[in-house]
Amino acid sequence: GGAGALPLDEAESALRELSELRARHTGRKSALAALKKQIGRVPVEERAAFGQSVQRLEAEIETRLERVERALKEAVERQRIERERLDVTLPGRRPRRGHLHPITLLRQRMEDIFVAMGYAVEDGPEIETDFYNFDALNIPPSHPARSSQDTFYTSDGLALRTQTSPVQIHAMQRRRPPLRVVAPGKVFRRDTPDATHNPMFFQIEGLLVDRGITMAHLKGTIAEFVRRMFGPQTRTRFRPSYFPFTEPSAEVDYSCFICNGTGCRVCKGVGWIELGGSGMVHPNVLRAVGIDPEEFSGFAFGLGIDRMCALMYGLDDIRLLYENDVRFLTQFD
Ligand code: FA5
Repeated sequence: GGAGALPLDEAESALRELSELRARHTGRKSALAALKKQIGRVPVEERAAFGQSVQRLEAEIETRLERVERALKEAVERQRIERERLDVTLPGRRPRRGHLHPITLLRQRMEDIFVAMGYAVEDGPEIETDFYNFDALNIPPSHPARSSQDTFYTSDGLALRTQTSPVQIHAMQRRRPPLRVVAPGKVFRRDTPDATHNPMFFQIEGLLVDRGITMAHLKGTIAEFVRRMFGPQTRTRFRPSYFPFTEPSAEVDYSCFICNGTGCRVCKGVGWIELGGSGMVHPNVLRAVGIDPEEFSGFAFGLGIDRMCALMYGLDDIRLLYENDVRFLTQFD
């Protein structure tokens, strides 16, 4: 009876012991076998009674052995069934699913806004010749950005692109105006890492070329993008700036305001937040790809994604985005 609680390995070794026990008590050299041999030598008048008692003894031994054997086998079987039990009604274990990186999530949101405004999404190489990264963008040979202090160069003299602006050139070579494209992607600069700088970061480039395009189209487009991105109350500010590939050029900021029914207040600690650079495509850039600046004009912009990502998710350091610490990353599931 108690055999049911025996651990499986003990029940199995008890079964082996039992077969030794059976051999010892019923085998050829057992006391029982010796008694059976004596039956023939017992006087005739006692032989029947003697024989019967030897048979009873044998039956008794067999019964007891079988009873123990049955109990042990049942115990083994019960435990085997227990071990193989499968509860098909248990809820499945959910496999750990991956998810998109916060930069990717933000990039997709930005793409969606521009696609809704009629832009195509373009892709360009991360390794560029000087022609695409500098010359065609009207960046003079002496420009400091070309120096190996600012730009990573491969051993065969190619540049890791320092901005997404070279995709403007690729896009204008692939398509004729009128054209509207955005090009998000990785860029590389020999910047010293800190809370707002990383040697690799993301930008999204925008380019529109058509007849009669003015600065007003640029301002309207950026303002609409910012409203769709951050909410209808968000304002935009353009500050005069300089880029070799745009003229005029402007730095774009957007307001961080929290508004309610009665008014707006500036976000704690920040008022205007830098979004990126922009301007009217320089005639030399249009000429570099064979577009007549007398017929066509365009605007372009290049926005940094990392700092925006940090702001949207409340990160105090953009380097967190590239450390691949799963404790950080799984928060964006
Ligand atoms: C440019 O890169 C220009 N190509 C933008 C442009 C495009 C102007 C088209 C005109 C027409 P800038 O160097 O300012 O501009 O960089 C743009 C944005 O990239 C910055 O506003 C900032 O958000 C981001 N950025 C720059 N350096 C880093 C860095 N090391 N780490 C993270 N973000 C950076």
